[in-house]
Amino acid sequence: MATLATHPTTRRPQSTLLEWITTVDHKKIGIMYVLTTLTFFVIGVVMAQVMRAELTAPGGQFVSADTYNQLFSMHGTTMIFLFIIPIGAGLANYVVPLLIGARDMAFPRLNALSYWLLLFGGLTVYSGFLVDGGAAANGWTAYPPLSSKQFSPGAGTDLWLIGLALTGTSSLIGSINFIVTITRMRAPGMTWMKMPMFVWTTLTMAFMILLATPILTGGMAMLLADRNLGTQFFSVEAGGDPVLWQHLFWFYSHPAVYIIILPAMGCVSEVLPVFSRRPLFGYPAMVASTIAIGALGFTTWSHHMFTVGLPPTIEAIFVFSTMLIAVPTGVKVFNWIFTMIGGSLHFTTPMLYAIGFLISFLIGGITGVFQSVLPINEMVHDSYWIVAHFHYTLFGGGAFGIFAGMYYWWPKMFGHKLDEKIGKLQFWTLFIGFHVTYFPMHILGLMGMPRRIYDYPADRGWTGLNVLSTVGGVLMGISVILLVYNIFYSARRRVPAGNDPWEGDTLEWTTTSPPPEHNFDTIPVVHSLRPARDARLGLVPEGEKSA
Ligand code: HAS
Ligand code: CU
Repeated sequence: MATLATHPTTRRPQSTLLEWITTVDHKKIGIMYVLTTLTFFVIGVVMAQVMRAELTAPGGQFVSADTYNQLFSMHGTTMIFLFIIPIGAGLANYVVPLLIGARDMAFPRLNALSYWLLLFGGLTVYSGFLVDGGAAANGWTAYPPLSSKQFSPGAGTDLWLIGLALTGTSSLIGSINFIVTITRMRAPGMTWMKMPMFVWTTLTMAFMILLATPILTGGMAMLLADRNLGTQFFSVEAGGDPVLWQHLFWFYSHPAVYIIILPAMGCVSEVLPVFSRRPLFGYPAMVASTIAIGALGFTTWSHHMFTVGLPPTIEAIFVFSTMLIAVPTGVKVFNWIFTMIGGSLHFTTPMLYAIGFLISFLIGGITGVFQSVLPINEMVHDSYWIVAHFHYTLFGGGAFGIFAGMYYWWPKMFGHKLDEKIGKLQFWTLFIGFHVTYFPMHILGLMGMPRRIYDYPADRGWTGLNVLSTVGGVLMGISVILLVYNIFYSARRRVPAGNDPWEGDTLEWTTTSPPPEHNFDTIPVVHSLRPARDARLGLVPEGEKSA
């Protein structure tokens, strides 16, 4: 059976820079992923603050229209491709081998390669700021003809395409690693239906990445060829079709939203039971709904293209499939709520983030269903309503869920917790700032404010809500400063957290914090969904042999 490590971590000497650069240990790689993607997140937040400052009042105040276009393009690219997608993989990199009782990922060197491809892919995208014409300014979607050589002559768009092809390759090889690790390296006794939910969401995410990423990478290669080799895939004049790009882009980018949200859902499914002191409600249905979201995620991509002129029958199919996906998601939402009902709730920072996720994601999900209704979509498409929807799902859902996981697993990763007092202050400033920033955008969208605009006329009545949104943005900026401060403050104080500071359920809490290089002194044997709790309470079923 799983046994609880009784000794604290044997403090190893600090690793040298060379050891970090050459490491193949999944824990170090996971930490590099988390710290790198958090750095990109902070850069993306700074860009957002400049955009919010510019939009506070009509008229141009701080940056030029061209700079604004680079900012919103690089902000969206950073937050999606360089923060929220890779941080989920990074967290999984650290915890999945521990959750399944393995000593490492299946391919440690490939694991290191996926991290370095992410870092250098991101730097390639950002090198666009150094070339003539500046960074890519075609939005995070790079629709032709805007992204053609004719309208985006600078190398910034080429560097954006090459950089994202590298980060795509990073996540592709990472997904192969997760699939092999999870299917081949689980501890004895860890059957499929004894696998932690975060492992299920990681496995589903990995299969989605495997199937979707090559499509986008192929599309990017085609666009790069159009821009530099004279091919005409997407140019109407030569018989190409820009709508082809949209199909290729969304065939990846809609599943990508579930590649983003599934790890966050996995974090919440680990955190809520522990801080409700109850098992996850309806585990089999949670597994089934995870797989259903993964599969259905490939059937909805054209809901991003309802105004492009698809045949009505096709549109009806995508309306139906888009609404359908609300059902497995709803199963999750109701099961999370039932997990908490009747539990003994502990409002730690991870728990606050998990509940914050639930509230924000629910709003984002329901607005998603609203805009899947064709007439509504025709009205709100490319308006600030959509900006609200995707910040509620990506940030309120994705990021809040990941923050819940980060605060939860931080003591395991670093041996000390993030300070809880600062953590709670940081949560409330972020949660309040978030809703003050993005809820008004629903109304601005319904009032007709288009997205991706640098400026707006004073006579539209949009100014008041933009001021309110900026006030929220300032609050969120303060919250991000508190997060960064908490990371350094807690690292300096280094109050030992102990091996199982939250009284967790899963295997990572049976080893030391941080774990030794080999993770477990002996490979644990698993008898239930809550092996750490079994070990803590001595609950191994009668007659079962121990490891
Ligand atoms: Fe979305 C656009 C529809 C989930 C992210 N989404 C975006 C964009 C992003 C994004 C980034 O149909 C903009 C991309 C761009 O720059 O152009 N989205 C949905 C739907 C869901 C959904 C139906 N989106 C996400 C997640 C994201 C994300 C998750 C990131 C992590 N989204 C759209 C549509 C567009 C879109 C259109 C295109 C808009 C346009 O024109 O550009 C679903 O997965 C949401 C399911 C979740 C719920 C809540 C829980 C369910 C419960 C069950 C009961 C409720 C039911 C529904 C049955 C529904 C509690 C009730 C329905 C009522 C109307 C009350
Ligand atoms: Cu979508």
